[in-house]
Amino acid sequence: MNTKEIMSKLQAKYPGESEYLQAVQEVLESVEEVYNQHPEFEKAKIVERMVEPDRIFTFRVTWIDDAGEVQTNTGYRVQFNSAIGPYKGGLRFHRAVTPSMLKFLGFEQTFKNALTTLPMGGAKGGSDFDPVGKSNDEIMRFCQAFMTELWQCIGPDQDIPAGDVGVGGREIGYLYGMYKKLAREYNTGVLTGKGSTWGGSILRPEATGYGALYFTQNLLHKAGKDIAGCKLAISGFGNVAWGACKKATELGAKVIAISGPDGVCHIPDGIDAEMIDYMLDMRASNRNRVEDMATRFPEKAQFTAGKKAWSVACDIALPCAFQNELSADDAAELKANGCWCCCEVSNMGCQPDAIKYFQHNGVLFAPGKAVNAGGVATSGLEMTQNASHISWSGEEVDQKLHFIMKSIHEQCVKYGTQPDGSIDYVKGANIAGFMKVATAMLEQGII
Ligand code: 2IT
Repeated sequence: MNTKEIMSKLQAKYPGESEYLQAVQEVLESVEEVYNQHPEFEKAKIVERMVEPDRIFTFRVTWIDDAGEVQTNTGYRVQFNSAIGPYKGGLRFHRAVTPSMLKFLGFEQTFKNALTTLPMGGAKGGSDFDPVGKSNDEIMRFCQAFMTELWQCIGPDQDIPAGDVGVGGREIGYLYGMYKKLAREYNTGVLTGKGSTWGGSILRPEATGYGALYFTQNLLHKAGKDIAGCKLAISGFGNVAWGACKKATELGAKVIAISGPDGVCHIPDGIDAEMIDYMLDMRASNRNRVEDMATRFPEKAQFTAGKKAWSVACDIALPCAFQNELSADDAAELKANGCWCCCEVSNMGCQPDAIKYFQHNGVLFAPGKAVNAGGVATSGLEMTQNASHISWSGEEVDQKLHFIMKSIHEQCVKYGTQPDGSIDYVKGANIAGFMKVATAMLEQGII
């Protein structure tokens, strides 16, 4: 296998699909050496097959807004790879959603899910529907309309969607309500992230953020450091950032910045419980403005328009918002202000040059597909609960999540330890995920 050759073919075939090409390139660069030690992979053309999704569904979603106007959006489900289990991955509602974005996310999801230790294939879906400024009723009508098409593509042993950007517990509720009506079955196993009274995992809302902090603890421990007393800068104020703030604060770290599309809130004394709770209101309001935090708590938070979380001096940066949200310039600014660790929580949150900058300048770095895998892992636990009609307590789920994040970290160390003893977490995560999926594909023949 030759990464350059495969990439130039993909670039010619999918011009303009920059995020998808970026995700593929990172994985291929990481696995090339190992791949070439396995002639059986080359013979079965594993890489050429792995970079193509199994199938993509595209459908029209028509709904009526509060003003009585008819609105039309496009819905998608990208079923990427089912070598190690049924398709699994979130739904993203965001105005910038395109098939290319969902292809990159589905590709990443395949490797991430392989790292979780659980049997789940990779998928992603969503719509170019923009939740910003929408009322609760509009969200409900859109979710219902979206499910009238999606329900034909999914099933508990087939494809199990969950939330992602713009899709949280509320949206999963509306989606499930319509699914149940159409399928005429109470099949809780068809979606994860459900409410805890109707089959949801009690810890799923927190799990991505909690898992990210458990991974960070493992990474710091390996580096001989401790998170207690560290200053953290976090981007975003959605579900993931909320869980990360909760756990970081509980572990004795100080979250001194959160950010949004409008700017950054600097919180010199660290975010507190009241402010963390308020993040939920900010998300539910669909205003998409972090300034609301400073308006609500003027004595604790100062808002600066147009700035990112990366402009605030910190020890550890946790991107928790969107892909490519941290550039090489941001990485340099973080380093200049004393940051020594970046654990990417958002999928592909750092631009390739930012990752290189961190790696070449002694900043500990771990990629999203390892750091944020606790979310989908807890979805996998929810699937197990649903299939066996049991419910675990929060403590039980948390214990399993600890174990899974430790195991993901161990896999990164196993495959990412370099001759000089340092750990390349990007390589480690990619090779570990790849080996599992590739082996399964090989054993299942040419399909
Ligand atoms: O990016 C992700 O891993 C998710 N959005 C969660 C997917 C899931 O199926 O829980």
